[in-house]
Amino acid sequence: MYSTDLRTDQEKKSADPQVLDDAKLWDTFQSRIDNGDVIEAKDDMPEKYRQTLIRQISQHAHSEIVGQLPEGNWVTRAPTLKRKLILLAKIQDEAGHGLYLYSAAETLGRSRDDMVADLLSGKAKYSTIFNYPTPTWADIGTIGWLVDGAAVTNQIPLCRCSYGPYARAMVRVCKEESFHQRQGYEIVTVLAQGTLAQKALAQDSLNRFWWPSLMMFGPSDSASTHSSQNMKWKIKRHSNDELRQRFVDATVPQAEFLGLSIPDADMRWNEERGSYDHGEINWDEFWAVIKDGGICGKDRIRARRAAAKDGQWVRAAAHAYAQKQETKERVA
Ligand code: BYC
Repeated sequence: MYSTDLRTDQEKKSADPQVLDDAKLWDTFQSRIDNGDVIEAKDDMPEKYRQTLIRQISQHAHSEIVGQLPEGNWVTRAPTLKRKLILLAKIQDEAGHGLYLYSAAETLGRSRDDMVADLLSGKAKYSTIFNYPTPTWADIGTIGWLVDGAAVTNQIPLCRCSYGPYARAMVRVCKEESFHQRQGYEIVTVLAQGTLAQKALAQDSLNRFWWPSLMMFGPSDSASTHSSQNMKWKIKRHSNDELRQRFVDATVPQAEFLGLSIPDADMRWNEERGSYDHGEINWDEFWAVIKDGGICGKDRIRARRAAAKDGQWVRAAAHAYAQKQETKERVA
């Protein structure tokens, strides 16, 4: 409905993939990237760069939006009024992140309506982590601690992504994600220091979310199809495995502090590397969740389709109001 595509018709025409994918333009573009230039919406860019960004940013936006659902499950059952207020504020932050990201992707020429249509049809991907259920209150703590913790580890380098509108959106998103990580860790701390039953709830949640959190960083470097080109273009600054390792090294001592065990028999400190070694990730599970939606995929899409249908009148009203304002301005 509203477009943030900043290009004029002429500029859109000159963005013909064949024109921009001319070898000389690729070289010029790569030199700009190598020089550390920030690429803006109206700049010439190879069609592949544009499509890659639309893919990644829209998947990221969908993840923020679908990511509200597992936590939304606990809004009416949060244990205290204060917890409920914090949870509501966090979920609203996620909605805001989705909106910044859809806007950033729109600057590349794809409309938000089209991106959302891809999500609702099941064509677009979003992070596998949100297809796991949240049956206990401890899961709300674990999501903040691990899921937002993994998200912020992945997203801090994106603040230096070569595409300006994405990088700038990430600055605010990271500030909020880092608050989310702390509020989650605080919930888990209270449970871990509570009764035996509460500590067991925290441990059970860690057991269920540990491996899916590691999968958030994407396939191992050897199986990552986009990493090498995306690092060359400085969309990504670090590989999937590097960021996963960074997360493991930061999180294991946090679990130890709480007296909780990471569910990985092969996890051990490697003195030589100055890092933790961890066990093999179940990549069959990862690809199966991407392909079939795992435990909650169907529910997530059903919920988003219902939200789109229920919100249709709001969008229609906002559209009618915007048109009315535009006519008024034209007449004045
Ligand atoms: N889940 O070549 P690769 C949040 C796909 S939300 C599903 O390594 P790339 C929060 C990948 O898309 C934060 N799919 O790709 C919200 C590609 O598929 P296609 C979410 C995955 O792009 C609410 C294929 O596998 N964060 O924090 O170089 C509440 C090959 O992968 C996943 C972001 O979106 C996955 N986990 O690297 C609480 C961060 N991993 O399209 C919290 C932005 C990979 O070729 N995204 N795939 O068919 C990125 O940084 C990168 O896109 C990734 C993947 C590291 C995820």
